[in-house]
Amino acid sequence: MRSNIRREGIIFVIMFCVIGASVASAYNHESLSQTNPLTMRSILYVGGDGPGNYTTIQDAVDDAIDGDTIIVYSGIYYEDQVIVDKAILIQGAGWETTIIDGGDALLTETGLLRIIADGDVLLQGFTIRNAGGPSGYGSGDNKLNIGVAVFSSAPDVTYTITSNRIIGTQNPNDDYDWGFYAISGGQENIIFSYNIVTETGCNNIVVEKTTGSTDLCFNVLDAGCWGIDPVYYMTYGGTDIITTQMVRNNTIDVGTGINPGGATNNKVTGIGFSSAYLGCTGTLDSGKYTDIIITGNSIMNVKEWRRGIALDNFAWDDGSAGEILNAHILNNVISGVSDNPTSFGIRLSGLVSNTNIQGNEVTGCDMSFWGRTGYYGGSTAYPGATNVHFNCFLGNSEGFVWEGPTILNAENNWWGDPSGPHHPDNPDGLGDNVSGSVDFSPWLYYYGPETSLPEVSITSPTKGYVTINIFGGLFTCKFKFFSTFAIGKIKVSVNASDPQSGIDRVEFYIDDVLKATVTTPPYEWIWAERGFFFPYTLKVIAYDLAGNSNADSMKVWKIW
Ligand SMILES: [Ca+2]
Ligand SMILES: [Ca+2]
Ligand SMILES: [Ca+2]
Repeated sequence: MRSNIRREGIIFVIMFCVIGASVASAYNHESLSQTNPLTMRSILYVGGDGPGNYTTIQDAVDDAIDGDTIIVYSGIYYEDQVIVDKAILIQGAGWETTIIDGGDALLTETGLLRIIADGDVLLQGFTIRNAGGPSGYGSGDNKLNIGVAVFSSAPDVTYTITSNRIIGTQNPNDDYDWGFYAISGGQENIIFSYNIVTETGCNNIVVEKTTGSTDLCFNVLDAGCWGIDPVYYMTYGGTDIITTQMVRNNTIDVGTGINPGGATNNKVTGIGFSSAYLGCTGTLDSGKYTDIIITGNSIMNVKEWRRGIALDNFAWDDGSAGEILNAHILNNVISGVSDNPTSFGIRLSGLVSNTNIQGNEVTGCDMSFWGRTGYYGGSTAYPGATNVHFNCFLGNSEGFVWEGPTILNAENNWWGDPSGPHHPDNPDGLGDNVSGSVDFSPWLYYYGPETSLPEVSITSPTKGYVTINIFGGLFTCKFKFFSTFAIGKIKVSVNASDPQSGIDRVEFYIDDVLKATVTTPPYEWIWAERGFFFPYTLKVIAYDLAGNSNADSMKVWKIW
């Protein structure tokens, strides 16, 4: 047995060497590549003026094998479509100078860049423009134009698309034009980062029923020339998305675009997730999301009909299918503009459970938050167990709107005024409106950097008066001196307050020597040391809870 194994092993090694040598010699013959001797992986070059460089990216991809790198020099590459079906790295010289122009070609399958490899792919450093597509889609040019389309039938594969610029059809009548599309049913993991996507007729990014994880980060996006959701995720047909769907640190302008159907059709949502999506077509449907993280995004220009972030369950019937569970909406900045009816910052609709909404800043919208039942069928489902804490809701005209039957926990938010939100239970609140069964108390008394100085003053001894202690009783003479006199043991009293974080402590000094620290009111100290009728400097320093300090002092002539 042992010798058989050894012989098979030797044959395998020989076969490997023969195949390896033939592959390497093929590249050497054509002088098209450099081989890295350490990894046996090749670098193929496109453009530039090196001998044997490829002239099209597709030719280089066709000749590459898994693990190869394709370097593309600056230039404009007119290619109808580039299909990437191998695990390779494709590296442009930067989007400013390296352009793939699809010539609006008629294609049989979507994607000017179409990535379908069953291994890892990196695409970096290109402008991708003028994508064509298959025909039969909607108005405009009748094509489904997509800059980059991806689909892996294999799991555990990662596609990284980074540092590219994707330009749409620039046609506001084109309702089928997406910048990036994760094709329905793909299993790949997606990292889509540091890209710029603009001038799309339809969405910048669509992720449809993709079961791998996604990380959309540090992109610059807008609502395109038509005006529609820049980032849109959907699942349906019973496909539960249990991997992490992360949308973070993107800069999104939702105010661009003019809908030919009129402004009321410009219902643009910066970042939207829809579960049980077919519900919106009148179909009983399911399909969940259980791990959504939306964090650190800046969504601006929320004008009329525009929205920030929405988690919508579209389930038909009673709305109990397609739950969106355990989503986090953290530290996003959503800013509206004036005159913005029907806009909102964050919306949850239908069965959306255990959502954590924390650290966001929503300003200048119509509704800062809108929690409501599902839209479709006879849905009676509401969001449940929503936690809304440590957010800033400021200057939103209709304010925080909760329509559900349970009490929503919205403690510890800043509502724009220390008096709290305006609500029937807090009629004197000068902050944003809150409506519905909302527990908003306690609320924050300040928001943002705590820079206010404490207010502090010495109230005793009285400046310019004589204070005398006789047998333990304090008497303050009305007779006014040019300075302050104290005779005997006296009590030093201080008023200290802070409009934001409150007082941490008050320190008492005589001639810059710390004598006492008091942490709770009343802020008092008995000055019992004997004086010798010298002018002493009595100083008090109040600190707030953020460490800001302020002082008061006086000269005191003290005797006995
Ligand atoms: Ca189109
Ligand atoms: Ca409470
Ligand atoms: Ca302060």
